[in-house]
Amino acid sequence: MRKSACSRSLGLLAGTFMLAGVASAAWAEKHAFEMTIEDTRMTLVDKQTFHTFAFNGQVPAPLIHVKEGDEISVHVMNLTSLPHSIHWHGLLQRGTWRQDGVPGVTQEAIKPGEDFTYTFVAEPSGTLWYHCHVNVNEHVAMRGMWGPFIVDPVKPVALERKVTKDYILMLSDWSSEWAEKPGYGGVPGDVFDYFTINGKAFPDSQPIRVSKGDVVRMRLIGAGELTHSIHIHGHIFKVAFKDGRPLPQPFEADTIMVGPGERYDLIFEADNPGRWMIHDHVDSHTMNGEKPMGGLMAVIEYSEIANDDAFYDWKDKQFEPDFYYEESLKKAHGMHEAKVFKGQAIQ
Ligand SMILES: [Cu+2]
Repeated sequence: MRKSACSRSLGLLAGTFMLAGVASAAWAEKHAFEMTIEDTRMTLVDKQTFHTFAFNGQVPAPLIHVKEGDEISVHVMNLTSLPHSIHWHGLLQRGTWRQDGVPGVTQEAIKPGEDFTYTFVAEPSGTLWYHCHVNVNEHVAMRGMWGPFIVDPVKPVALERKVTKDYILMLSDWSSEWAEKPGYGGVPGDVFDYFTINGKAFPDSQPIRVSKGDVVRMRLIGAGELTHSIHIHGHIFKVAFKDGRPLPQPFEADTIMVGPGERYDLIFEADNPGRWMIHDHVDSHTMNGEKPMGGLMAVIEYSEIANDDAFYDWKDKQFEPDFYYEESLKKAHGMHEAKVFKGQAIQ
């Protein structure tokens, strides 16, 4: 439950208190989340399967969406046959460094059949994410162990207050050579031959549906091994946030390089009705294996334009809402799963 404006102002009067050495706002909410890590299979473009270690059985992992200063606990149960951990990428862990999720440095990895509870305060604000920190070369690069962690700021900047449509795009790369060899892969020299937005390759990605006048925010997260050069047709966007931090002077662009681990929040006005590509301009990342016109591509569709052109690849598209977490982001703060990301359980 969100607190009322009244209790919020009481909190302001009370100021802040210290919890386990961490400054925490008196009005902060407490969230307790349950998470499993499961052997799961995903299938790309109806043909290429990948064995994943999926948080709650989904790739990408569930959205965690909270407010700056909230107190978070996540109870993680490892149901796979390999060790894992969770690193909360971008969270400061002030006074809670043992919650940083790095095996051999801040904790022992969570062994198969064992569990671990992470406890920390959500700070700073911004587009953050979480991922396994055991054998990241395999578990992050090709087993889908990542999800978005969005922390709403106590004081939003003017530009983000105008946003009407909020989307998350997690970018990643897959090497089919290791697809069904869990415990192996992610080594120098690997050939990446599948490329995804939120775990799906075109044409299995989804349209981004806007209307003229919307102010669109796209939160790009580099979750994979490679760098992606994201280009949007028909629009000039403002690069407004880097790694969750508001830029003092947002700059205009139509293409932005997103490296592994990086986040960029783009904000633009939907002022040009049409059908517009958003895609990786590293051209080989728009392939599915050896087949061109796939991979890291999607279409921005305006509601003002009909989608019935005979040539349109997505004229008969089965629309899956929440593919960019756009519905989950509207819900109350908490952890939100999405059916569209669920894989197939491996017994
Ligand atoms: Cu792992």
